[in-house]
Amino acid sequence: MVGKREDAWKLGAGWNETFLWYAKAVNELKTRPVTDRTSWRYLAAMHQFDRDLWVDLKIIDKKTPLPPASDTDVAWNQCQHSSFYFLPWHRGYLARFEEIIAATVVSLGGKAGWKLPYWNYLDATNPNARKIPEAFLLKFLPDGKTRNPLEDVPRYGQKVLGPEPKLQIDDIDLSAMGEPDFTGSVSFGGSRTLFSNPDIGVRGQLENAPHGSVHVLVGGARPANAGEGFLSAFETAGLDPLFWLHHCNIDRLWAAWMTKPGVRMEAGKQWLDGPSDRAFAVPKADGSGLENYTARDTLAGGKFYPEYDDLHAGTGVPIPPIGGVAVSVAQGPAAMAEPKVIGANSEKVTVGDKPVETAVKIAPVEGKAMVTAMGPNAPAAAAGKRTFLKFENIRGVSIAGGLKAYVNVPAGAEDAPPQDHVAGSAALFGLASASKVDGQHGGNGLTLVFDISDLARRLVDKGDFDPAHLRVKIVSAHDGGDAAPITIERVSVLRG
Ligand SMILES: [Cu+2]
Repeated sequence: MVGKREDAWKLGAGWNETFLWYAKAVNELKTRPVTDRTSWRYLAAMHQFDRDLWVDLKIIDKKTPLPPASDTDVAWNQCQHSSFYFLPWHRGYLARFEEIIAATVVSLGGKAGWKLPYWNYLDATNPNARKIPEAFLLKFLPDGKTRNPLEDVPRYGQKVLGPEPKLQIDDIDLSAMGEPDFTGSVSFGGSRTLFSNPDIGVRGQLENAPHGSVHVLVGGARPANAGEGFLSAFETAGLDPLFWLHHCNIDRLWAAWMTKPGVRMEAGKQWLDGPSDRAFAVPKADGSGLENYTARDTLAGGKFYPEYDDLHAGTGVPIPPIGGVAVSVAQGPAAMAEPKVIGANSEKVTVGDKPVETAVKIAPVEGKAMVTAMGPNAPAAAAGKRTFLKFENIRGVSIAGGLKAYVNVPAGAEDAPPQDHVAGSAALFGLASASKVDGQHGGNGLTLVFDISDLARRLVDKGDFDPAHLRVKIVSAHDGGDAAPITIERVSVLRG
C-alpha cells in the first residue's frame, strides 16, 4: 500500500478528497447486506453485536438474515477491552477496514491508496484539534442532496472535546503516554501500564483515557435505553464513521509510545501469538473469506503494521522518529516494582444520584512505611514508589457513564470538593455491556486504577493523611440526575 495515515485536520477544511471518498464508500458499504463481510454492519458487528439492541435501533429488523454461525462465531463480538490485546486487536481491525474502504473508493471511480485519517484531538499546536472534523457535521454531501453518512449517526455528546462536569470527566490528556511498561503482571492486572492484563480485566491507562473518554464525550451518556450515541457502547461504536478516526489516533499513540526510549514492550508468547481460546479474525479484503492474525502481525514487519505521517504532534513524544520507523524497544522486566494491595474498604459501595464516601484502611505497618517514604528523609528507593487507588468491578445498567473520585475532602467542602483532592476521573465506556452476566466480559464490570502518588504526598505534607482512615468520595455521572446507580465491589490502595 502507498501513502501514510494523516491528521484529519490537515487534509483541508470541509469536503476534502479523503472525506468525500470516505463518505461515498460508507454509503456504498451501507447498501450491502449484513451477510456481506465487507458491509458496514458486518464490520461494526465484529466489534460487538447485540441482536435485540440492533433491532431496537432499527439497524436490522427481526427478519434480517444474519451471516452463518461459522462466520459470526469467529468474526463477530471480538472487541478486546480491559485486555492487553486492546491495541493489537484494534490495529488489525483498523487496517482491514481501511483496505476495504480503499477498495470501495477504487470501485466507485476514486484513486487507489485511500488512507484512514486520524483525529488528533490532543495536538496543542492546532486550535481546531478538539473539534469533530467538519465533514462529520455536514448534513449533505457537496451535491446538496445525498445524505452525509459521516454525520447521519446518533451523537449526543460534545462537538468540541473538553471537561464534562455532568459525566464527571475532567478532560482528556496524554498522561498514559508517560507509563513505562506496556503491560503489568497478572496479580496487579497491568494497571500501571498503557494496558491491562486479560486475567484480571483492569482497564489500561491509554484505554481509559483518551480512548474511553472520547467515546463517551462524543457519544454522550444517559440512563439505559434512552438513546445514547453510538460511540458510547461496544455494540454500536463501529457504526459511527468517526469511531475509525478516533481509534486511528489511539493506534498512533501506541506507535508513538513505542518510539520512546526506555519503554518496555510486551514480548511474551501469550501476547505475541494471540489468545489461545479464540484467534483474531478479519474478512479478506475482497470479502471472500476470513483470515486470522495475531499481535505479531501488527508489529514492525507484520502485515498490519501501520505508517503515520507524524508520531510527534499531539502524542507527547518529544522527539520525532526518523522516517517514522519505530526505534528498537526495550524488553525484559518491567521498570517498576510489583505494586501490592496495602489496604481496602470493607464493603461494596453503591453510588446513586448522590456522592458516596467510603473509608479505606491501610495496614499499620504499611501505612507507617508509606508516610515515611513520602517524608523528607525517605530512602530514594521508597520515595520513588507510586501509590494507586483501585476501583474493582464497577457495574451498572447505564450504557456508559462516568466516575470521579476524591480523597479526604475537607469538611464543609462537600458540595465543591477542591481540585487538589481529586484522585481521578474516568468515563465508563461499555459499563452496561461489561456488567452483563451473559456477556463477553462475564459480568465483571469495569476495573479502574488511578495514580494518586502526588495527591498522597500532598496530603502527607499537610498532615492530612491517616492511613487507617482514608476517606474516598465517589461521584458518579448524572449526579443529582436520574441515572441508575453503579456499584463498586472494592476500593483499595496499592503501592509499588
Ligand atoms: Cu474504542
